[in-house]
Amino acid sequence: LAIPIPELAERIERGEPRAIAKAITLADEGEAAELLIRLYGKGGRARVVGVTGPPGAGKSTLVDKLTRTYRSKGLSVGIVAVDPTSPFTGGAILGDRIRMQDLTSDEGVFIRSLATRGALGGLSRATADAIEILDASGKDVILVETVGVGQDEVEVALVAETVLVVLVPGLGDEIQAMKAGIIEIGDVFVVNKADKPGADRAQKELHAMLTLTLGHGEEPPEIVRTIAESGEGVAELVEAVERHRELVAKVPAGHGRSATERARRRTRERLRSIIKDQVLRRVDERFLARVDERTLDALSARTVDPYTLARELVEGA
Ligand SMILES: Nc1nc2c(ncn2[C@@H]2O[C@H](COP(=O)(O)OP(=O)(O)OP(=O)(O)O)[C@@H](O)[C@H]2O)c(=O)[nH]1
Ligand SMILES: [Mg+2]
Repeated sequence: LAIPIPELAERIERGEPRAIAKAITLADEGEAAELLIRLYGKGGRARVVGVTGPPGAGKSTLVDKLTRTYRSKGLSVGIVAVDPTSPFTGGAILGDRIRMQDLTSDEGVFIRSLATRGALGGLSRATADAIEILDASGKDVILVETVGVGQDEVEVALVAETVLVVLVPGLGDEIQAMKAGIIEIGDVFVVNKADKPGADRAQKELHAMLTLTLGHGEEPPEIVRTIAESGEGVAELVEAVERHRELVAKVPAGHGRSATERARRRTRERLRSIIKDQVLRRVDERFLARVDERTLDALSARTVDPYTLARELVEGA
């Protein structure tokens, strides 16, 4: 990296795409701490909207259309697509790129994919870092696409102020299966591919499920039907996101769903991901480096057990 951190920070604040790209690469590699320390005071302005849901639900198509809608309102948009390395998505990354290509020539849009690359616990941290950088660059809206499969991806969605959960008709059983994960974190639900049969039924089932878990006097989250491919329903979805923001702002402080509580939860998750990352990075240097060959042989010969040894290493650190 040739650019000194203070200069890089300045360029990001001026919204220079190349500086933003470089910074996100650093963040992806876990090397952006100094930069982020500098930028932290500048952030906190952007609206962050998470878009999650099962593979192929139409998240990227929806992100594309949401971006166009926000642009038509004069808002700049940053997009972070978390590309899962899971077998679910196959060639979708390339598809996403092609579809979003004409957005990349728009100066008010910055698109970036992050690879999960198996960085233990590093994914939430890297995603939150990328959001931080886009926020400091002055983007008004930041859209974060993640596949809602697995704990990591669900954690990633927690960085958003508003989480959209995208489902499609005919997913009844899958919704059940995912209940423990993404349903709880949804603020606004989308039944996409409403051009397909079963959209009505999907919406009804979803509504029933969302109503089940409500606390006393609580309204269920909104469900919006869209056809992402044609853009139908996307303007309504943007309005629903806006209503969700207003709703959260009105919840009295002290309530679990108040803006303050939600912000605390996001901040706690953010801190958790940074701590996790720092701890994991130290596993090798701090703990494993102290295990010599003789000890490894003793473990192999089973004269020492790894649980006791691990405990001693961690507690003695
Ligand atoms: N019929 C129909 N097809 C759609 C709609 N929205 C998206 N699709 C199609 O569904 C497929 C998947 O769309 P994507 O936007 O790539 O879905 P995704 O959720 O981003 O997929 P992953 O990132 O791989 O999880 C594509 O072939 C889209 O053209 C819709 O509203 N109706
Ligand atoms: Mg996608």
